Amino acid sequence: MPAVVLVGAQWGDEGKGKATDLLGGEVDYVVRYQGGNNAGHTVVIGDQKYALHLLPTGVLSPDVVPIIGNGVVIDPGVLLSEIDGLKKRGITCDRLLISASAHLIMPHHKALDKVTERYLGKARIGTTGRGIGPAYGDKIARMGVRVQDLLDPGILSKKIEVALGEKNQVLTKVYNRRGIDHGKVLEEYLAYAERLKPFIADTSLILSKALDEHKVVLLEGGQGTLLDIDHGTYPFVTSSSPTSGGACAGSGIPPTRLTRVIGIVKAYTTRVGSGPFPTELTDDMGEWLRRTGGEYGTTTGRDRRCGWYDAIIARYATRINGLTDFFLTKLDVLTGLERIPVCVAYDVDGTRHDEIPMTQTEFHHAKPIYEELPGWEEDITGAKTFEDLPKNAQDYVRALEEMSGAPISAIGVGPGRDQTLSLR
Ligand code: 2SA
Ligand code: GDP
Ligand code: MG
Repeated sequence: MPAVVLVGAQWGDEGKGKATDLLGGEVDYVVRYQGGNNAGHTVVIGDQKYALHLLPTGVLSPDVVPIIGNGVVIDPGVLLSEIDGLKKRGITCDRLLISASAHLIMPHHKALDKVTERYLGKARIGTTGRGIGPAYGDKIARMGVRVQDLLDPGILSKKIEVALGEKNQVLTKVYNRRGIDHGKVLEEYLAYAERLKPFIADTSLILSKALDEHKVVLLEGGQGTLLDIDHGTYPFVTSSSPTSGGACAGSGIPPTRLTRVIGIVKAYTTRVGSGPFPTELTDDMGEWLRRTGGEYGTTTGRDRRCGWYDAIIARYATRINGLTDFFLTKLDVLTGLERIPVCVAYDVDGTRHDEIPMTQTEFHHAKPIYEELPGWEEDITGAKTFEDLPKNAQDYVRALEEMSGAPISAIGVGPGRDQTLSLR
């Protein structure tokens, strides 16, 4: 299985960190290919909990080479404090490689993320405020500062000067904020450069050679399919491509080398930030799911919006990503419910839709059509095999599989490394 992609099949936080960690024993490289420190990937090993933001989950497996690919936007200060934080806990990041072509998040990106959200008011996206959108905006506008610019102080200085020339106009004249000082930013980033230099590499070349040598590469997505800039619920999306196509662009690994695309899907649905969410529960049931599932942002601590499983979305994720299989997570959270509704279609202004509607306006009007499945009472957190699950839990999993367009190959019954049932 040379190059495997792992993507979020919903709106993120499906448990991708745990899934990547589980595969750690079988892979040689784990690559982040998009996003930045907006991501929050949680891994629980024994009594230790790790929340990773920029570092690929592979840092937690001693034999894996973690790579930050060209498609990622890097806040160097955050990356270094993440490296230092892990070191204090006995985990070394010496093997880390960072693509020379990845873009840097600059202080003006963070400032602009915050002021544009405030400017949008009720129409705000609900971003993580980490500067992600403005950094990708500059990348596309060809005004970005890249990791390789850290290697040449002259170029770095010039690029910061050009960027601030424009951004300070916007910050001061449009948003009435203080401008950002070129000298201070240069000094700060030159200090980062000293520490980051040893990690900078031509990562697409390294990955190509690794695949030639039959090494196994795992491409770890951040966020999820419905947050994709092209295929998500635009404009309520992140500014990158978490879908499997983005894995190629963001790593330099060509599509012809991908052999498996795993979709991580939660046994219910969550979303953090604004935007349409047909199965959202705004009542006590939603609060129960949030509390029982611990649904709070791993990066910002925000409450996640919670709702029932949406099979339309799962099928859409199968189609857009070409999923070969699903990892179903957090099945244990649903224990104790008498009946579990699952969304099988939408009613959009009186018309039944079996697929996500073409326009965003229609999607905003989508009302879920539910099928109710019987729940179970038994604690499943200690289950070791599929057969250990109560019959109704087995039937729930089989029903989701039937509706979602791809086989389920693993089931999560708790946050721990050992709380996973393999169906292969
Ligand atoms: P941004 O900051 O520009 O990427 O925000 C744009 C939208 O993308 C959503 N987004 C996320 N959704 C779920 N999980 C994410 N990571 C953190 C987590 C989120 C947190 O693991 O819990 O801690 O709040 C993530 N990152 C971005 C975001 O909510 C906006 O809707
Ligand atoms: P990611 O962004 O997709 O990596 O997901 P997050 O780490 O943001 O959120 C998923 C949360 O669910 C984390 O707290 C995980 O420890 C937890 N988790 C993952 N799989 C399971 C599972 O099968 N059961 C339970 N109860 N928790 C899980
Ligand atoms: Mg997360």
